Parts: sequence; structure tokens; C-alpha cells
Amino acid sequence: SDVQLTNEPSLKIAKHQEQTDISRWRCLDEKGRLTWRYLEDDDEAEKWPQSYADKWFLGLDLGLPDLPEPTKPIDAFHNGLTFFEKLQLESGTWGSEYGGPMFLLPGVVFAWYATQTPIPWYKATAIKSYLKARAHPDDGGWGLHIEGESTVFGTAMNYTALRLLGVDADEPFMVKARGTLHKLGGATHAPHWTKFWLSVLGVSKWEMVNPIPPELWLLPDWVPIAPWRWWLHIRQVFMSMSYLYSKRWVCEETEVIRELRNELFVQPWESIDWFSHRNSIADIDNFHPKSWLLNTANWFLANIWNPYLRTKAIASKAEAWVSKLVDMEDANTDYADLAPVNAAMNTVVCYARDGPGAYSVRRHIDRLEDALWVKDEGMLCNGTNGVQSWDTAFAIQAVIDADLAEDPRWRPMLTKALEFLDDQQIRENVADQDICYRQQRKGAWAFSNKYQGYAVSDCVSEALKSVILLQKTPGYPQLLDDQRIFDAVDTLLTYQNATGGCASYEPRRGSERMEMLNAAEVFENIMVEYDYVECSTAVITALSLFNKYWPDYRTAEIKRFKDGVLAFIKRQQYPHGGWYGSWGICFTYATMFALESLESVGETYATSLYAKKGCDFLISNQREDGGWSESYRSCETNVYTEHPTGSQVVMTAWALIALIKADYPDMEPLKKGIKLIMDRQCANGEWKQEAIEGVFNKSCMILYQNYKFTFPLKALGMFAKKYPDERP
Ligand code: LAN
Repeated sequence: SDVQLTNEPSLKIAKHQEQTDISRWRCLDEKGRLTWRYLEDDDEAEKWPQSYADKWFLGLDLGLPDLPEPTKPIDAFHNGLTFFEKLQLESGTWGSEYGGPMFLLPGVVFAWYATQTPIPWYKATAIKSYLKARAHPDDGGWGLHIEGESTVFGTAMNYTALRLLGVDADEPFMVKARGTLHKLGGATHAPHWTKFWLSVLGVSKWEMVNPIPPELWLLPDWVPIAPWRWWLHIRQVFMSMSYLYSKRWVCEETEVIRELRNELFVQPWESIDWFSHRNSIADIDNFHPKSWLLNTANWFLANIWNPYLRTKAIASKAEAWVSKLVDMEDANTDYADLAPVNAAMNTVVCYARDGPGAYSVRRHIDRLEDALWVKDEGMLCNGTNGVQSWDTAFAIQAVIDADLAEDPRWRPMLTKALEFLDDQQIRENVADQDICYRQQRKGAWAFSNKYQGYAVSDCVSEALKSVILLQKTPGYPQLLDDQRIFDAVDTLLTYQNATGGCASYEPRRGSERMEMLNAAEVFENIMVEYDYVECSTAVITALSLFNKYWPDYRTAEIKRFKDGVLAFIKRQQYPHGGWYGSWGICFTYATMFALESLESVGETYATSLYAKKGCDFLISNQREDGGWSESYRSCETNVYTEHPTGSQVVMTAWALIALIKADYPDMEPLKKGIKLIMDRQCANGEWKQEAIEGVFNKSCMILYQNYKFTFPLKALGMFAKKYPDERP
């Protein structure tokens, strides 16, 4: 019953079922590596029943009883945690859908297709269901992310993916999507990444793709624009793309590819002047128009460098070096790679280089599973291979903030969570880190798991805080000895930028003016590491906590570090009093962090003008019903904008945490917010999904499924601890 995706015309007869049987899906947890299985065999399904977590991910009824109705915030806390505890996985972490971006799943499907990987019917079916469910209700297209308007990027990529999965072009939802694509100008008006993928597939010609020269990797390290200085994600994506671009590598031509050539464009395929469309782009996709500098560079590369100056010797040297870097990335992550974007591309690179059946290809295909996720709507691709360490750290902190880590009721759950973080700490730097430009990572935690293994400043910090807090609570096992804590701190201390602020994966390596070379069109602020209020706060609060227990370790450096961050945070405050968030929506999220930073040095509403202005900003945005409701539009426009669907639980929790941290003097607004969180809680302790919470690169939104537990719990816990007798 497999859809055999050979590059044969037989693809057209791919068998889809109407839908998969949702009761057959299982999430397999192998020490924090989460992959989905579909159990076609009845016996197997019986031996491996669905867990609460499986059922919850799949939108099935958990059959949990109603809990006693909460009268005080602390009761709501216990109810919420009672529910959340049920979702904890075997390894001690929590699973999560991490969807939102609509350009990831197509990359995985393209990689399967390019490598002639058979796709079982249940995956093809589940992906089709998901994309059908997520087509824009008005025009049937797809956007950059699930809440966005249809774009050429989303529509051309997902339409193509569906066709490669065997979906018929005549199905009504495909006809509708195609109509929208054509209205937007067709695939000649797609952004760079789509043009790249369509050329790999042979649906378009490489001449339509603006240059991606691997030669840049031959520049000496001192050159200000050398790619090792770029933001990690962009340089890794650029790396894989540049290899395939340099080879002008194309899949075998098949019937469906020939059909796509007739479906994606608004003019006859043979008549398209590919070269002239390099810079064509639909307005809705053109979030970050290319700079004059990049346009000039592209013109030079396309018209002078490529045809006249680029010798074979240069090309092979560049390809060989990039190929080596791809191998190092694969080796350092056991083929998981940084994220599913470059993982999909590296899969194709290995196939193009090593041929079908090679270990590198097989291992990549296996690893791509780590990023796939299943829910009631079907199968999607997560933004990373999970949110494991990050969610685990916040779950622990929510209980600590409620002062309940010593409560025997929560000890087993917290101990398992601690064991997870113990297991997930990265114990060594990568081999040859200087050759492949990797950042020091010994002692760190990644966002997802240690197999991916990329340290992030705030992921290290939040995990470290959680470990210290639990290990300093009487009765918890001492799993990490002092040396392992010092390793984490040593790595954290490498993260400060010259501005005083902290970046994400690495301290900044190049000038912010590098943004002029941003070729992606759909994202902003991607070329170098910036300073992030969120990351900076996480780091200094971690250092402060560490300092409290180990006051003699690198004391002066830590002090200097913290002073730098604080000055940076103060400089970043907007005139209205809020702070701009880069990883959560938006001013509400970052203002929570900024006020936490200030509180960590004793600056609160009463003692600091910065804290007071921050609080006033939040209060001025509180809604009638006591909640907060910021829209992702704030991230795009840098202007506080409300979400049309009204107050959101997660957003309300962020604002309350901020106000409580800053010791806001008037309890009335706090009580109103707490009441909203309590009113939205279901009888079994759960909170339901509302609007999307996260963001990256200003334009793309991403779902943090567990935030609706960790942050409301934290807010309830903090409130209850501070005002134990208050009822809202
Ligand atoms: C993430 C996810 C986690 C996030 C936080 C830890 C929350 C943040 O505080 C620091 C940055 C980080 C690690 C982050 C960076 C960018 C990621 C990896 C993502 C938002 C998830 C997906 C996104 C990635 C860039 C998606 C692929 C897109 C490209 C432009 C390559």
C-alpha cells in the first residue's frame, strides 16, 4: 500500500486514503528523540496503547475527570499541573507541536522526492489532510505561517509538495490554490528559496535563481562579509544551497514535474525568460526588499562573474570545501542538522554527491523524522526537532515560582524533569570547532535535545536555572556536580556582544550592515546575530542565581557581564515603556523579560523609572476583561497591535508575571488578569490553544504549544505565593 515515489510516471497513481486512523498514531520517545509511528498491525497497536500525551497531541478525549472547582489561584495551579503532569513523557520531557511556519514541510517532501524515498500512504495522507486543513479559508492558498495571508512562497511550495505526494491537480482545493497562485503572479514571482527548490526539482530553470556562490566560503576569515560571520541559520542554509546551485543539480524529470511546469506559471513554460525573473517577486512576499547593494552584487555575479571569471578550478575548490562543511554539520548532529530547512537540503546534497543508497542519505532520511509531528489535522513539520529542553526548564520553574518544589505531590514529576536535563546537557565541544566555525558548547543545553546539540544562550540559561533551583531544594538528587555547572557558566560567559546584550547561538560575528546582503526577501534581521532582550535576561538571571550559590567563581567577570546587560536593556526601552520581542509576541513577551532583568538587580516599580514605565505600558494595554491580547502584527510593524480575537491566556500570563516581578503596587489589575486565566481553565485543569505565541525573523510565527501551561502556571504560582489569601 506504499506510495512508491520512484521518479517514474507511476507516481500519478499514488493511493491516498480519505484519512488515517487517528487511534493508530504513537509518539515514540527515545530519550528525548521524538518520532511518530503509525501502527497498521492490530496486535502491535494493542501492545502499545496510546498514552495521554499521544491522545492529547491528536486531539482525542483523555477521559480525565473534572477536578474540584478552584476557588483560589493556588487551586487553579494544582489543577493545571495535574493535567500537565499527565502529558509528561517517559524521558521526563514534554512533547509539543511546533508548527506555524508553512515552508518547512515542503522542504521535507522535496527531499524525499529528490532522493526517491518511498512514502508510505499514511504519511502522504496525513500530510494532505494537514495542508488541506491549513489552506487559507478565503482563497485556498498558504501563507508564510498559519495565521498569515496567502503568499507565493507558501502557495507554490505547498501546492508542489501535494502534487509530489500524488494529489491530483483537479481536486477542488488544488484548483482553488492554483487560482490564488496565479493571481499572485505565479511561481516566477516567488522568493529566492522557492526558486531554489523549484530549480532543484526541475520545475523551473536555475537561471531564475539569484546567485548563491559557494566561492564566498573561500574568502579569508578576516573579510567582513565572510559567511562564518553570518547568523547560524542563514549560513547553514546558504551552505547547502550553494552546493546544489554550483552544480545546477536537478532531479530526474518525471511526468508530475512536467505537469507542474504547466500548473505553477501564468504563461507557457517554454516561453518564460527565466533569467529576467530573478528579481520578480509578489508584493505580499516582499517583506524585506533586496538592497541596492545586493542587487548590484547579484547583477555582477550573474552577468560577469559566472559567465566570464568563475573558473572550473575555483568552482571545484569551493564545492569541495562546502561539501566538507556539510559533512561536518552532519557528523556533529548525527544528521539531525541545525533545523529541518538545512536538514532537507543536506539530504539532497548527500544524494547528489553520494548517490542513492548511501549511508549519508539513509541516515538523513531517518533523521528527518525527528522534525515531523502528528496532530488531529494530520502531519506537519516542526520548526526544530522539538522543544524538549526548553519546555522542561519552564515546567520546572513554574513549580519553583509557586514555591511548591518541596511538595511531595510534584516531586516525582520534577525529579524526572531534572533527570532529563541531566541527560541532555552537552558534555563536549564539537570536534574541530574552529574549522567548522562552531561556538563553544561544553556544559550547554540545546533548545531541543543534545543530538541536535546547538547551544543557545537562553536555552543554556533556563536549563541551568532549573537545575540549580531543583538541586538546591532539599531532597532532590545531586545529578550535576559543580564542575558541570561551571562548564555551563563558562559557556554562558562567551555570549556577550560588544553592546552588552546577548545573542542567540553565538556572539555577533559581523556588522549589522550585513543585513544589506539579506537575499531571502521574506524575513528580516537574519544576517547576523542581534541583541535580544529575552536572551540577555535569561543569561543574567542565570548568572545571578549561580552567583548566589558560588559567589567566588569568576565573580568580577560575572559582575561586568551583568552591568553590560543591564545598560543594554535600559537602552532598548521604547518611548512607550515596552520592549520589542524577537522570539515571542511581542512587546508583552519582551517586557516580561526586561522587567525580570531589572528585578534581578532590585529595580522595581517603586525604585526604578524604567520598571515603572514598563509597568505603565503593560497596564495601559490591559483590556476590559482583565486580559492582554497582542497580535503578531506588532512583530512586523514594531507597533503594539491588538489581536482581533481578544484576550489570550498566554499573553495575559506574560503581562502578569512582569507586573508581579516589578512589584506593581495596585493589586486590582493583577486580580482581574488572574481571574481571566482561571475562567479560561477547563474543568480538567487544561487550557485550550488560542492564537499563535512565537515568532522569528520578524515575519514568521511559530506555535509554542506548552506555553499555555507553563506561563499561566507560573503566573498563578507567583500570584499565590505573593498573595496567598487573595481570591480574584
Ligand atoms: C528558534 C526556536 C527557539 C528560539 C528561542 C530559544 C525561543 C529564542 O529565545 C532564541 C532563538 C531560538 C533558538 C530559535 C531561533 C530560530 C529558529 C530555530 C526558532 C524560532 C525555531 C525555528 C527557527 C528557524 C530559523 C526556522 C528556519 C528558518 C530559517 C530562516 C532558516
